[in-house]
Amino acid sequence: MGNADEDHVSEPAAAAPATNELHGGRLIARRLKAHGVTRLFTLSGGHLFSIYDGCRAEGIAIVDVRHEQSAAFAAEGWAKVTRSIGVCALTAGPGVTNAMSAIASASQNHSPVLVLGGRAPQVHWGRGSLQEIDHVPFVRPLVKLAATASEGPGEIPALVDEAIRVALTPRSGPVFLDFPIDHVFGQAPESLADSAVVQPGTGAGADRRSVARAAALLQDAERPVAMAGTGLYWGHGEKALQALAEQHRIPVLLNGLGRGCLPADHELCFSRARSDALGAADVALVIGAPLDFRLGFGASIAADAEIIAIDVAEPERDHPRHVAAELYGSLSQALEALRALAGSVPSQREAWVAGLRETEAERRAAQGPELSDPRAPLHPMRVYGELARMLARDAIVVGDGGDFVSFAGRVVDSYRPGCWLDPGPFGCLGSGPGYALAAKLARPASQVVLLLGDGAFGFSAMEFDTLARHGVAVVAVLGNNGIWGLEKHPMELLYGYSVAAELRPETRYDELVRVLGCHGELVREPAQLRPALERALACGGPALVNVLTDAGVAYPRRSSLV
Ligand SMILES: Cc1ncc(C[n+]2csc(CCOP(=O)(O)OP(=O)(O)O)c2C)c(N)n1
Ligand SMILES: [Mg+2]
Repeated sequence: MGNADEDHVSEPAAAAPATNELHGGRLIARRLKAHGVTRLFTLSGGHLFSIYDGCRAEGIAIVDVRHEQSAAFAAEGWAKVTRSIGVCALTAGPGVTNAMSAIASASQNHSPVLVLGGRAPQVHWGRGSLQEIDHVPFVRPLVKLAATASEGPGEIPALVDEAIRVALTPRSGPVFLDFPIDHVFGQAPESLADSAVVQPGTGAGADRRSVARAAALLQDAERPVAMAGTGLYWGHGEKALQALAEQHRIPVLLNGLGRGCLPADHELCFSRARSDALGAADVALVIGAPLDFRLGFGASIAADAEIIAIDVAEPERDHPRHVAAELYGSLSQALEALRALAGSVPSQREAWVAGLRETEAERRAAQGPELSDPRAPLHPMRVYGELARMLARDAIVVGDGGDFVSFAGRVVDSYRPGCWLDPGPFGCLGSGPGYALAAKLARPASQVVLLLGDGAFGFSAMEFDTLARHGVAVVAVLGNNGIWGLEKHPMELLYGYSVAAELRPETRYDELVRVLGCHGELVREPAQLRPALERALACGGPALVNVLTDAGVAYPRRSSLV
């Protein structure tokens, strides 16, 4: 596999000029480097040239994509896989507006992303320069900090430091800075800035009284459950959760970026028995997981269960139901304190765990026939039946699509933190190729498999050119049912017909990616699938396996998406 470093940063970093005056782009790059940034995701624009020049001089690889949305999704993918800051640079005006959906995604996922924007010149501000628009007012609602370097290049280092600090401080999230072209091309002495890097997972713990209250509830629980999500991952709480669960015999359920924080085959990790576990629990530890639609706004958890909310920071919105104890701050401290305080384990817990294990095993066995379904076009579950056997434990699976990805969410197991990347609650189609690009660059030795619906594919299809140009060996598996399945089936259920839900059947997306320089395969029959996946995984470059899937298979949804 090629390496973006080799492609784009072939020359050693130039020494700073003797005067110690640096141009604005170089000042930005020096601060990025001080914070450990190694890659900048971008799409070219003249407003950004000095930032590129600075990155080139500082040894930061420039990875250029085909749509700004993908640059921002890649920055978010980088953040998700590395748990550090992801950075993109977007040109003034349409470059920034094109990335709004990705910034919103990062916001709802609490992904620490620094978005750098170009900006029309300050000297002509308001006079109608090319691509002139004030980004800050419309970006601000989506980010933790939005600011313009309007005073001149001298303020740049401190601004970049502040933005990165804010992005990484729990609750983490995206931040935005834009740089007037006349300032970022101008020179200033490099001011001494504070290069302290925020250590994730650190910080104050919950107060003692709350911990004691939670420990008392947990101690008496006969049927406790831990429901952990994205916040667990950002808060680096996985080890403490595992220790707590093991010592106190607590079944663990994971969603969002929490998936993989306990390996799927751990004896206390449950997925298929999730509704049973939540529905019968008497105490639920809800860790870094908002009580949003994914938990039925709290109704997925038994009505009489006591809820203990644990998170890296105060919730962003009111809990939709009563919460008996709230622990906000360092996750590992809170979970460790609970482990130490919660006393002896009631004898009923073994029966609780064993019962759920039985349910889990039954449900897994019941999936067997679908996983080996012989039909052609294929049942989506058959695709995962084959794929799951070929994935290493540290494989990163990226999902971008409707029903095809919902099926994967049901059966593809994760074993390590940061190995399951879905769009998150904002649910934006088109996030996958950007995420996958960054994931493979961050973890070149791991398999990165991108699951795509045929509809989803269209949003960012040109990023297969990006993968080919940069030699990034992402393997995509496309579920080609010729429809917007997640919309067509529900609309037919509601109205007896559907509109705006058809795509062209059997479109040769495999040929499309071949034209762009990738390996492409078509799969019509189940027997073709495994060899095609093997060739794709072994080809050493980007690949897409276009699997024709049965449009008649609808994902069995129990709940509405609204
Ligand atoms: C940007 C964006 N546009 C529209 C939607 C609404 N939407 C959600 S799933 C879906 C259908 C996806 O179809 P496809 O990717 O082909 O997957 P399938 O359901 O057919 O497996 C649509 C249109 C969305 N979530 N995001
Ligand atoms: Mg489809």
